[in-house]
Amino acid sequence: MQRIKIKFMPPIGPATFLCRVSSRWTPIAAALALLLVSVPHASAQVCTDPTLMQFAVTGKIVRSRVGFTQGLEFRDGLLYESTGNVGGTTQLNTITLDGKVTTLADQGRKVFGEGLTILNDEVVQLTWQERQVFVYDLSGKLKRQMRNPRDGWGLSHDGTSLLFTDGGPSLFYADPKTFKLGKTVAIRAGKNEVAGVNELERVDGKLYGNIFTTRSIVRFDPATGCIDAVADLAMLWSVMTPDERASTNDTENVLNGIAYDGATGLFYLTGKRWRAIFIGRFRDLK
Ligand SMILES: [Ca+2]
Repeated sequence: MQRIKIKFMPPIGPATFLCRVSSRWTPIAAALALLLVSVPHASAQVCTDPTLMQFAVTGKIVRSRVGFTQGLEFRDGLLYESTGNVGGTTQLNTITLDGKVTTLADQGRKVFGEGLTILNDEVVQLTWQERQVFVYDLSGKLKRQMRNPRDGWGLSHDGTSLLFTDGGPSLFYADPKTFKLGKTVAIRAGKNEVAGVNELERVDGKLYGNIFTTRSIVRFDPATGCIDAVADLAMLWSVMTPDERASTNDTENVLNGIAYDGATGLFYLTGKRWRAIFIGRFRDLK
């Protein structure tokens, strides 16, 4: 049986927000409209309202085969990918910049692969509700396993701790050796908590994350949880070929994959079972 994550909200239609952004909406109102704000946060501390950022596509990678992308990270000229087991198996893959997909490890269908990150030359792969954490070397050889006390969604790191989400409005810190949990930070926009932040990527001290089932990517401070900028990635659909667009049409095939190459400043964005990985840059709208 296929397992499908509980969806918090229907996908956001691109036309709606583009229209609002281009007419009477202020950038802050437009940024907030892109978020799935849930309940007011109990803390007295309020984050500054987020502003808008835009993504510009500079190129793309067409994959030799698709994957149910749950985690994506750039390392040494390759994209490392974790896949979930919807319609396939939980894999650790590499993808070359010309699209060749190679499977380094396969955990089968008993676990549901989730976020992935690379810290101290170890590739860490979360699973969703099985709560197993796999640790590989860069060639995909399994070195050890850890136990996550929570569900696993997005995963990144800050050079010291693993940083992950579980579908709720929290960012969790975990020890990379033991997965012992450290502090928890509430992810917020203004005074509201924001749930569903999925695949993560750390860039210049901030975390980028896509919000599950939407076309929004947020940028937030992992120390405070404050979202400072939001991007509407609906523009990706306007540059897709018909085949690429068709690969996103299933309700499961949502935006879910952010990697970053610090040497070039380029981001790599994709989604579950997408044929293409889009390359480009974010810029802040003033
Ligand atoms: Ca990532």
